[in-house]
Amino acid sequence: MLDETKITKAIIEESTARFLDSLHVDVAIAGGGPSGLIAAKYLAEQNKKVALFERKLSLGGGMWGGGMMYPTIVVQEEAKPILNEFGIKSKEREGQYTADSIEAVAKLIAGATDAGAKLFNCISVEDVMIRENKINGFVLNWSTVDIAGLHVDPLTIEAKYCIEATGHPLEVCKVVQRKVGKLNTPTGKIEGEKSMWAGKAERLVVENTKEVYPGLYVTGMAANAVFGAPRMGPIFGGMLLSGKKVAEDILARL
Ligand code: 48F
Repeated sequence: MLDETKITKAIIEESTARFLDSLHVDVAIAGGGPSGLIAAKYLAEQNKKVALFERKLSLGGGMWGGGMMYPTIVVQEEAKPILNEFGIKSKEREGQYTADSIEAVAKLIAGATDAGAKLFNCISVEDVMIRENKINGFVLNWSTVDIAGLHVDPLTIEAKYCIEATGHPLEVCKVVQRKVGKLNTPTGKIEGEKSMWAGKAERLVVENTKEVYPGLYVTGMAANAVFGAPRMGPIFGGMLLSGKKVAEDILARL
């Protein structure tokens, strides 16, 4: 016999247990776009405890819409092995590969959860915690609190390392710049995203994937935005390679 209150209890207790289990993690990730999801998978499959927080209802960030809502993404040769690892089907086309953007997002999410990462939606990272000049956690709130303009205090989780994967808006780095004033960039400040240049941007996004403040790594479009590199549009190989690189760099320190 179905009982509504049992359904309610199951939902609240299971979700709360999952959140409580993520209060102390190896790696916390802000943003569930392609770079954040890839990082989550490669860290979690090495048995690291990973929690990823995504502001929106659905994870996947800018990948769903392909290019201008044509639901296809393009990936270059170097990143093709990552498509294969996630089981994303692709087609060779003039030296590059295309994939269905909806299939790609679905499989990135499945890959991260199957590896054991905990993915949370509808939660925004609004601040960081800093102890002895190292970032050691995120300050979180329901995204709806911000949308509704409610004055509600946040909650916190601790992490050995944090990843900024919020894409173009660079939300975590902006908080750090505002509160600490100095990032590990040439000017010590956010350099700002430059105009579209796919070839250059795809190379630089991997180079720019690094620690931008002690304890905080940057990946994906956020890496180019903080280090003053161009945007790249709907080519996603750099996102995939950047997500893998940030996981490898952090794994080497854990
Ligand atoms: O924008 P997004 O897809 O970032 P990405 O992984 O990939 C970039 C590409 O999609 C594309 C591109 C490359 O071809 O330039 O734009 O670097 O995903 C970022 C995610 O972070 C969420 C946001 O909703 C999106 O899903 N996000 C943004 N701010 C916050 C956040 C926040 N403060 N807390 C939690 N999630």
